[in-house]
Amino acid sequence: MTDPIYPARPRPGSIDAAEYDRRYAAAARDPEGYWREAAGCLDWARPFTTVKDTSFAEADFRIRWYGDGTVNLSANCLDRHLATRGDQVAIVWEGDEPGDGARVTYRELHALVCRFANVLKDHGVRKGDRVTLYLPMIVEAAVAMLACARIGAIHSVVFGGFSPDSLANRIQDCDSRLVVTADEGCRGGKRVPLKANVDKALAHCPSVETVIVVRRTGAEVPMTEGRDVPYDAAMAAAASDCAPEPVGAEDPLFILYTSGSTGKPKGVLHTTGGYGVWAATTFRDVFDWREGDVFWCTADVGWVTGHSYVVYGPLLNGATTVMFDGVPNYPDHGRFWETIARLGVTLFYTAPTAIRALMREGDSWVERHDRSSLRLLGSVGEPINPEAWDWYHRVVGERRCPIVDTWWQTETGGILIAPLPYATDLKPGSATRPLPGVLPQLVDAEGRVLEGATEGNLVIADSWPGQMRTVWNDHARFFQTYFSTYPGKYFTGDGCRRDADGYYWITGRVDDVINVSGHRMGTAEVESALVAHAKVAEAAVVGMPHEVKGQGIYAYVTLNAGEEPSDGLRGELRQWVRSEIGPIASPDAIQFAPALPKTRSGKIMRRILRKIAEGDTGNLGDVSTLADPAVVETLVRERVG
Ligand code: 6R9
Repeated sequence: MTDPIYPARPRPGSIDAAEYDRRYAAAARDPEGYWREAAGCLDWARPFTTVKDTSFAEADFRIRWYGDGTVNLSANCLDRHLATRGDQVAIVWEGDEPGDGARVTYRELHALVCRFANVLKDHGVRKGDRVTLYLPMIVEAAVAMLACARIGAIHSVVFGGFSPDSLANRIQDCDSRLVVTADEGCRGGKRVPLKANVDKALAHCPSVETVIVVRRTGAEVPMTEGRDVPYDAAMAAAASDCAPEPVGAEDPLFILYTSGSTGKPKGVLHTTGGYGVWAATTFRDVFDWREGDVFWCTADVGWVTGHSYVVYGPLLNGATTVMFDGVPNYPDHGRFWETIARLGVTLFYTAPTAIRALMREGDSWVERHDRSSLRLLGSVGEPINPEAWDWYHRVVGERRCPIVDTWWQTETGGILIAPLPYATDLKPGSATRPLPGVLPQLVDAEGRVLEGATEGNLVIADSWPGQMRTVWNDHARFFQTYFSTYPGKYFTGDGCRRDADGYYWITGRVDDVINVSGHRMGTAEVESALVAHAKVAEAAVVGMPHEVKGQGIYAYVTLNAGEEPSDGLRGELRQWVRSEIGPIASPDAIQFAPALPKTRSGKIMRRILRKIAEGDTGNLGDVSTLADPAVVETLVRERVG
């Protein structure tokens, strides 16, 4: 069976197929020269003389780009645009209620950022200090990020859907001294008690001296004397000008916590120069950004997509970016399309889970709104199934708009594999080909490089400027997680197929990470939340196919002796996980298991649990190594779903 192909339609002034080939070859032949020139997308305070200084080998492991240059990304996002586009809209804020919004020009954003940078300084924040942001999708979130960047402080954005415990863990791990939050968030007509969550978290976070509270809903929230400061009052008291701090290219820009296959979420650290180059160039090229475009990435700034393609990528280019504080199905299933029509969005970037959820509601929600402003559609976060791709292309994009299916990770800083919209022939479900400077390889379990049309584990053979530099406070874990499985290569954790045309098809994670609605979850995290419950003896969590979410969470739970399984307890455990981690981690199915299948050495056989959760019970493979094969029969018989 051959996959359908949608031939690229060249566009004047855009990168075409020949230009892509030329750039890809140039970057492979001479990475130094290629990335030296590419770095011209930023204004450097002190020019760099070295470009690439990297090695993935254990003996001399290092990742440094533009190491002796200095560059401030706040100045690059703001100050340098003032002369040419001071009155252009930088951020279109779209609230939870349609039309509840605001427009902030580059000049206004610059003023807000300078003021807030002074607020941070007034509260003792210095270069290198960590600042945790726990905010809704409001302009102040971008202001706070850029204010940190301006003074060389490191922001750590924590998604507003995380629980007080998750927030506390992230604050403790990086020792933040200041937290920025809001009274409440609004999502789909419901209130989110952000400040109350911060208060709970801070009971366990002695490092925090100051909490700045933005007024979003105006709700009365308790303020702790000497610690909590209203944002408005602090802004009014702060000076309005603030020179950008010179920041080394390899100085940290941000930490963002993400789930891995083991242990607690890790603090992915990105530095300034290479990340800036990556965010700026990938935004410009993959979305083919032009003057006059209105770019809308629906991601929350609590995820990396929000960092790179709501804030840094667009603003570094002087684009107009939409910040959306709502959800796709509120007040109705037409929200995205109604907003696109009202704001004149030209470039739209969202996740397959949202596309699938809206597709189910029928075409009329889309068709009743004018989408003629749209020129390009993007997808990110998980593999997009061809049915959803086709609907996105045909119904949303009226067959006019190329779709860029962009594969990347928190760790990669920005897009690595994606079509260039006017250069690459599209195949639904494939992220197509690597960007210039990206060297993907497929390897087998022993690390042998596989050539041609094949399937294997996806690794990247050499460094690119936007890659993460370390795990906060745990450099050994960084090396161990990403560079020890296949020595000399960055291991992505993804499985992948490559077809005869050299197109990449991501098949999903090959480790114990699951992808729920485009959000990464470590199965170990959900397990440790479950076993923290007083009635639970043991838990094993695996992914299961889910029509809308891509993957759902399937939990096998063994209760303590004397505890009785019941639907009531199921509900209680679900609620428990929500409060331990956050709603996104709530299990979709809970099966009470008298025992879990284990090898004689006590290892849980996850392969079997995955098959049962998938409903693929006809072919469980070899169960002879199990300590007690009868356990499996019980699990199959009592499968839920
Ligand atoms: C940007 C982001 C990363 C994981 C990644 C992969 C999956 C992301 C994808 C995709 C297939 C795409 N993923 N984009 N899979 N096609 N276009 O999502 O970062 O939250 O760190 O997740 O998401 O499995 O390894 P992050």
